[in-house]
Amino acid sequence: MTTSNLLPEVFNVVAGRHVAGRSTFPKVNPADGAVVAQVHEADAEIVDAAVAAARHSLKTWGSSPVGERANLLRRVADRIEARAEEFVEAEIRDTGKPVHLVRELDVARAATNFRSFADTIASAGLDSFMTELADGRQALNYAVNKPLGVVAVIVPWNLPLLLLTWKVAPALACGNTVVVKPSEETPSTATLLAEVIAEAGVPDGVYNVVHGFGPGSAGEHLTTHKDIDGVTFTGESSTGSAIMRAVAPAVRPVSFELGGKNAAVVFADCDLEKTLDGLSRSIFLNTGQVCLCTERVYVERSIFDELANGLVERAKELKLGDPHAAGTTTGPLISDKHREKVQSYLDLAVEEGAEVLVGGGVPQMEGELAHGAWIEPTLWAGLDNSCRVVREEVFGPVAALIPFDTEEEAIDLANDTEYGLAAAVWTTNLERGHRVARSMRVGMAWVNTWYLRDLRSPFGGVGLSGIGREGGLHSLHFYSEPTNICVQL
Ligand code: NAD
Ligand code: 6OD
Repeated sequence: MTTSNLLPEVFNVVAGRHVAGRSTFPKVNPADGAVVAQVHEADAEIVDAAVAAARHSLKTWGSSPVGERANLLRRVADRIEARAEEFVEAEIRDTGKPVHLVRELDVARAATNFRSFADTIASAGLDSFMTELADGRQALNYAVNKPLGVVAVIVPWNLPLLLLTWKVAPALACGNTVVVKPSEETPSTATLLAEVIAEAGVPDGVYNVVHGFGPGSAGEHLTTHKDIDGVTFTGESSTGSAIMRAVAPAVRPVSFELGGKNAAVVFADCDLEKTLDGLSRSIFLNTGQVCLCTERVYVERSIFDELANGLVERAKELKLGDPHAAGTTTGPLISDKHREKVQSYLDLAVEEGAEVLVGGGVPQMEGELAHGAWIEPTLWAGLDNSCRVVREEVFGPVAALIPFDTEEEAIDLANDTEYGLAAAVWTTNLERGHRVARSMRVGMAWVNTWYLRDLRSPFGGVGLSGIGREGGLHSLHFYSEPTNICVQL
């Protein structure tokens, strides 16, 4: 690990001010192992101050006119775009992702998240009913939406700014104030976002940031805090379970976007080239570190070899390397610790009888990159649904290819999991595409595509993959508390 004397410091943000912690922890760039920042950890006192600031600002922000809030959110989007390259560089420093991915996905979506929820809140109506009882009485029922209150936003490291803004934008749109806890692995863009939120004119205290870890640190201080009104969380299923226990005594609502072990079902009548492009993207995007990534590929037996060979070719075309180089397609894993976990699954796959079609190890990287957390894109054959590597989320650039003979068998295999986040169906028979997609026990099923988003549609999972849905009006439902008013006429 190399260090620099002029490390940037990443601060907590409370009521618009940078707050230093009593301790700091180093942030390592996973592309080359260099320490790139010192992060100020929030103790219970700083978390207390952040929650108090959010509570203080709730009264004015929560009662501000919706049109005013929507305009401020649009200005936040403008400011993100104006400072896009700063966000891009901060995200690359924290994650080692290729520059084109950060520009086109993470940072572009951050601006879109704010614009989209500005539009959603500006056009949202109220539930209302004209009530006519049998005895002749009439009443008007209408529900006014109030903010949920002070919302704790806890997010992971894989799409840091995208996932943070996916929750912060609707929360602010609904008049909530937030205390966010980004991942300890990716602290930088959350603090940078505080600057642009202030530049846009959002009052101090509406958006607060605390840095640190989970248990015994900022994450636990926040979820056990008596004065939060709800928790929105994205991360591992086991962490979701711990957070649910932490908020249970206070009976607070939660919205959970958790892990996945997502299946693709590939029929012999698929458009092979398009399927290979789409599948390859769904397995390897962001080095497999997207909750929606495909880790199980069920392939109709008659095209198994052809599809496997095509996918191996696609995997070999991926270019691991310098995040700033134009041709780089694939970055490192987020950390050495995560690489150890992924590596343990590569070893387990072999123990469980996998035929390694491509990859399976740690690549030889040149120069400084040799110190990074790199792993080879890996495909396996010869496994089945009884294997642990086919049942547990790896969260790396890996997939198991498994043959099937009938549509019914493919559906059963795909649904044979405790997770239920996403699925993809590849076929030119659209009737079958609709039918199989409907049969998937998941929150989101794609047909002949993957991770194509409309932010108004419901996003979330079933089973171990989450609780609730966010997106469009679904987000407004979570981040609001309606009060129904009944007026007899
Ligand atoms: P993680 O659960 O380890 O951490 C997520 C966040 O929770 C981090 O900020 C972490 O510090 C915090 N945290 C950890 N323990 C905590 C505790 N006890 N109390 C409060 N906070 C705590 O997840 P990760 O490793 O950062 O992210 C990868 C996981 O996230 C994968 O499982 C992936 O599938 C999932 N994910 C899901 C979605 C989705 O939309 N469903 C999206 C992205 C990632
Ligand atoms: O695109 C989104 O809105 C979203 N929440 C993506 C989640 C990806 C998981 O890693």
